[in-house]
Amino acid sequence: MNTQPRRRKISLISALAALAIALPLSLQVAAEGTATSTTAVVGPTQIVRVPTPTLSDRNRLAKLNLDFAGTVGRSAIDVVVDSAAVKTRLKRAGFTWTVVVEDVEAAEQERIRADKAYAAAKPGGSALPSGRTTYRTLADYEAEMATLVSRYPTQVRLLTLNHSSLEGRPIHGIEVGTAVNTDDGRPTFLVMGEHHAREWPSAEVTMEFAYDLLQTGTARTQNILDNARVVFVPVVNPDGFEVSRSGDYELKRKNCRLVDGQLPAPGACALRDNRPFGTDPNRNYGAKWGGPGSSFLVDSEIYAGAGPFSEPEVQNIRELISSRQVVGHISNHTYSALVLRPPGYAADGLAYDEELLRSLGDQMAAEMGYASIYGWQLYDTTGTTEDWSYSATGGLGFTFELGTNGFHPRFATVIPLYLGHTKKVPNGGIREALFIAAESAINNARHSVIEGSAPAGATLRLTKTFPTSTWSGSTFTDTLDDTMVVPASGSWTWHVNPSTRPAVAAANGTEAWTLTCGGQTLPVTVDRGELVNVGTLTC
Ligand code: 0X9
Ligand code: ZN
Repeated sequence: MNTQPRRRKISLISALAALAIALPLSLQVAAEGTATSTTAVVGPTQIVRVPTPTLSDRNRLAKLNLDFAGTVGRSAIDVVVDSAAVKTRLKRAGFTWTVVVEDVEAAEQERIRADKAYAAAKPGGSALPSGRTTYRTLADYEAEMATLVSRYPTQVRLLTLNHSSLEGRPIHGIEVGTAVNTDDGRPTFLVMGEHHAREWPSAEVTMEFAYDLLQTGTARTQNILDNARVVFVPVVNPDGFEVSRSGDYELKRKNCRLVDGQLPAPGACALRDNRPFGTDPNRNYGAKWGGPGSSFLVDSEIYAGAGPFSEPEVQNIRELISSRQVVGHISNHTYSALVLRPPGYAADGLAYDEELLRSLGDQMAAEMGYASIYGWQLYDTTGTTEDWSYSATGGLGFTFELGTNGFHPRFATVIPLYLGHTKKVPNGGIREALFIAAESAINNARHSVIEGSAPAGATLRLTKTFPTSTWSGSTFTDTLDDTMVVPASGSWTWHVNPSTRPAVAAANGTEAWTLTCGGQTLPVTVDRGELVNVGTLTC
């Protein structure tokens, strides 16, 4: 096994700022002054729209180490311009642009004013399931998850993910389902927000769907609660979110890894000179880690990190997915009005499950009025959430790029996005798309089922170990390891991902799960849509 990262390049500014972090405070002024002068900000930070009529334009633009904001119909990409150097880079590469946000800071102040006015005009709450009228803070997410656990003790369980953030915050999620504390064999549907700090609606809609499932009380919500475990991790990257949401630096995207392998000093992540640093959580997953669409420049907004899964926030999601049967997931982002399906890298061709991924993606996108495309049709990426999870588990994962109008537009605009059924969102909105994804997760034709009988109360274990490759061809070991407890009846049913990974199936190979109960071990090969009965286990 070789997990050595490729040697990364460090730009001048990176080296200077890393030095600034290491220096005593008295010496930092000079170092910071030097660093600042290399990126002299000319006028306010802007968002510019760069025409990119072809995919090759988009991938050429992606190589310029810019901060991409989003796209409009893919014929143009919005870019954050926070220094004169960005415009110089665009010009030299032959790109043109139009300014869409003249002054990002002024626009943010305007958003804050509009949000205050909206909240004041809605004393009775909004039409959202939670009734919220403002963007949540990190403390709000924490408090609301705790409240849901105490309000619905049999249906909601608090999850503390394995790793705290770099700044030491515990990272929480909730697991929602009927008799949620029973360790039975229901499939998991996972909804995530806030891989990227500035993309606040991604966490809002994640949380709203939890309220929807718990409060709506229809046959449809009951069916999902009874047949799935729905796991919500609204804020995957709480350190970054705190920096962005608190107003210290609302454009913060990445996590707070200021120097590879080191924890940030208290308060350091919010410092102006540290703004360029951090690892992009959506480039730190292991499959093809470090390839096209990511960067080894530590001050790049798509910095892949020191190695595959080097970041605790990403390890959390890896371990969550590796210790359950996550047969479907949605990773929410903003903005571009897209439903993205694997693969994220064009040369990978079609996913083995392309037909299924396409029909599900199309169905969800239609509800939101979005385009349903391959990840790479936006631009090539490697090291993203669903590319790793699909390759390792075969679970059907998608990225939603929500909205069209900025990372965190006026709060009032989030409401129709979620609820749908407006002039702008004529269909069911994000809410309906998430219902469709949850229903897909409990559709036996779309995952695999293993069943049998065994002594009541026995623990069954399903494991699989295999190598996964980074872009450079080095490999690391992925282990999937999940358990369930045999119910009182002695008959058990386990809803699982297919035993054969997509890439192996595409090469006409097969793989087996290893099923263990007590001293008994047997291989189980099970395809998508297939049910295998393993008979009686004595354990
Ligand atoms: O670049 C990203 O990480 C995502 N866009 S964002 O503006 N929210 O940063 C797109 C990720 C695409 N995912 C895959 N291609 N798998
Ligand atoms: Zn994002």
